[in-house]
Amino acid sequence: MNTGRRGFFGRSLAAGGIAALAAQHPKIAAASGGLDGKPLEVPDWTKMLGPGVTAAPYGAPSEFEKDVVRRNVPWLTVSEQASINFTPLQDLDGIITPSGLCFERHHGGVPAIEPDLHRLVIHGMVRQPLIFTMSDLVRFPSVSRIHFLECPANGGMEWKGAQMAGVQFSHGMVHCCEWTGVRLSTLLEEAGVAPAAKWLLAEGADAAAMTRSIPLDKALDDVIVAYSQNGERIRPEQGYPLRLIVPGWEGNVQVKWLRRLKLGERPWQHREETSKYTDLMPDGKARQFTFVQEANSVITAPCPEKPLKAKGFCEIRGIAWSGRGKISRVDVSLDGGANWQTAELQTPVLDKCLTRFRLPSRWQGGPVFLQSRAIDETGYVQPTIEQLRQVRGVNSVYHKNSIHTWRVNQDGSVDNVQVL
Ligand SMILES: Nc1nc2c(c(=O)[nH]1)N[C@H]1C(S)=C(S)[C@@H](COP(=O)(O)O)O[C@H]1N2
Ligand SMILES: [Mo]
Repeated sequence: MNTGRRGFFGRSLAAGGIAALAAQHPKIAAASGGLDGKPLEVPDWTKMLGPGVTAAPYGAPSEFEKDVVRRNVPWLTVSEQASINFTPLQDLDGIITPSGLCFERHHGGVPAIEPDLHRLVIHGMVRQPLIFTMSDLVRFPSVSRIHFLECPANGGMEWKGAQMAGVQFSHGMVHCCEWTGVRLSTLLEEAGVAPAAKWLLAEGADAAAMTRSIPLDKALDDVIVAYSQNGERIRPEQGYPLRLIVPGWEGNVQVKWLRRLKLGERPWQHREETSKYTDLMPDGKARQFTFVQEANSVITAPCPEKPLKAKGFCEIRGIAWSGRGKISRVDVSLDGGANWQTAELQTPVLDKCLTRFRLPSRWQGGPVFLQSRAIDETGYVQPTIEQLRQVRGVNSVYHKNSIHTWRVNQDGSVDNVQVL
């Protein structure tokens, strides 16, 4: 590949490509007249009226997009109530994840919560304990923010080597939505936090009663008690009717089906922050409270699910994100990290949000080792797998954000590999 480009596809797609396709497919033959001066033929769907406006009061994707779905991995699915599925990153454009395609992680299944019966309690070290209904919460001043949300186990199956067969499974524990709700600081002000309080406990109303301790500094900074996702009320699987959004921090603290917030002096040492969601280091000690999702990126086109089908122009596309702030640069390598080119970032580039990058390129047919490397506004550079292993060893599960490699083969197929 190189980036020199003179006309995107040459003549191949303009004339020869379509003629070849048309020869194989009668519907394309009908739709692709016109190049010889005759008018385009009229396809079936233009000859009759379609269904009317009330046919689908709530819209759904085209029937031809039925393969764009969340998927799970059988060996990670012991029970569907305590499991995970993955966002189909290979099929998405831009930075917003459609609500129905957001990966899901549940520890006790999805509760069916009646919003009128749901309550949020704030108690512990406060001047005035408070209990809110959903309609109370919606009356408060609101904010809308676009943030990624990533499970720290994203990529965690590949500490010891490449193993997942596609980008959906290697990186699909991330989604990015517009969240609307009340700033947690607004609610805490209402309750009056005691000066000695330093931590906050968040608890969910699901069967797992997921519970995590969060430092008060973060709670007062940019945390949102959210009731809407991408413009409508949060989907049941994402926490309906109320969830905590803790921008840039590991998914586990972003408690869904939120029902209780307690103020205290120190962390509560719950199961999710002792036996789980800790990082086992090479010396046998475990790091605790590693909240931030460090800068990460991946190329989504091409990828194993989207092989290259033709030589010539190819736009390399991907996503980058950082829990510390904005992405400031993404570099792309075509030779396994020896040489780097700077990709274009699509604006707006937002704080703790997916950022789309693109690099125009040309594929000449030979094998290519594709990598992307994200750099955030704090200067943090996404590490190589070797650099990460030097610090972390290979006994961790969480927080594996190393540079990822796709090998584009001679025939355009793409494999997940690790380059050392
Ligand atoms: N109440 C509750 N909150 C929860 C969970 C849960 O099982 N119960 N799972 C957590 C984990 S581990 C992650 S990664 C995120 C996943 O959010 P999502 O389902 O919107 O993708 O929710 C977190 N919040
Ligand atoms: Mo998670």
